[in-house]
Amino acid sequence: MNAHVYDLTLADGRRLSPYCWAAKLALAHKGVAFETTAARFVDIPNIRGGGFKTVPVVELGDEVVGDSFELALKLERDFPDRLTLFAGDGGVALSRFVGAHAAYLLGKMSRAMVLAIHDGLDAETQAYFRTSREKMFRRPLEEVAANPEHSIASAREAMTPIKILLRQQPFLGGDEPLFADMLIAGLFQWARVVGAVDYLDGEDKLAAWFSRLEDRYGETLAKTRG
Ligand SMILES: N[C@@H](CCC(=O)N[C@@H](CS)C(=O)NCC(=O)O)C(=O)O
Repeated sequence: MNAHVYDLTLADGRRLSPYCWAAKLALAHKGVAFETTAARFVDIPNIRGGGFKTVPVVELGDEVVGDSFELALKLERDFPDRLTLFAGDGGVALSRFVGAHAAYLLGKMSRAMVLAIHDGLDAETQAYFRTSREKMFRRPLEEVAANPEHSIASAREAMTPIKILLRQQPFLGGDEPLFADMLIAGLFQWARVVGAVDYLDGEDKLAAWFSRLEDRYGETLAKTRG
């Protein structure tokens, strides 16, 4: 069975969404081949005739999943004999915590990236992005991005629990990567694709962890344009 991923794109085809990256890594982990269709922010409401507010949207045979975590749960149910994404029910619960931490980090990491993302979009999508993000941040994008050194330092500080954990084990999942690793890896891949900030620079433990993920999912991570 091949999967199909509606994958968030910049105007030049670069695929940016951290949640789409987490979904693609989960598919790769389970050995499910997939193709992608580029979707701009403004295309999301029209995916498959409507009904979705966010991507990834993933078609798996006759079924459609509109959430990266739900996708990972479904893959775990459908392919129990392949490499695990959760290592049991406790792993699912703990991955939800990691997902919450990823959402928190996304907010922190995005401040220094938000103008680069805006500038990478086509004009129609820029207008949507500016309005929706200014509503989210409650201030103009230029103000959000005004103090990048401070924002980057604050994002790096917020990564401390992950850095401490990676002193003790090769992956967030332990000896092997789990979906928790993919939730966080999606953020670093997003930053890499956008290119405005190198959050791995000077972070030895994080950089070594990301490179271990590249050893396993290099083909997936290299397809930055789908
Ligand atoms: N819980 C969702 C969140 C996905 C999500 O927030 N995706 C963002 C892109 S990173 C999105 O589609 N945003 C649409 C928008 O802002 O209009 C998941 O994990 O799949």
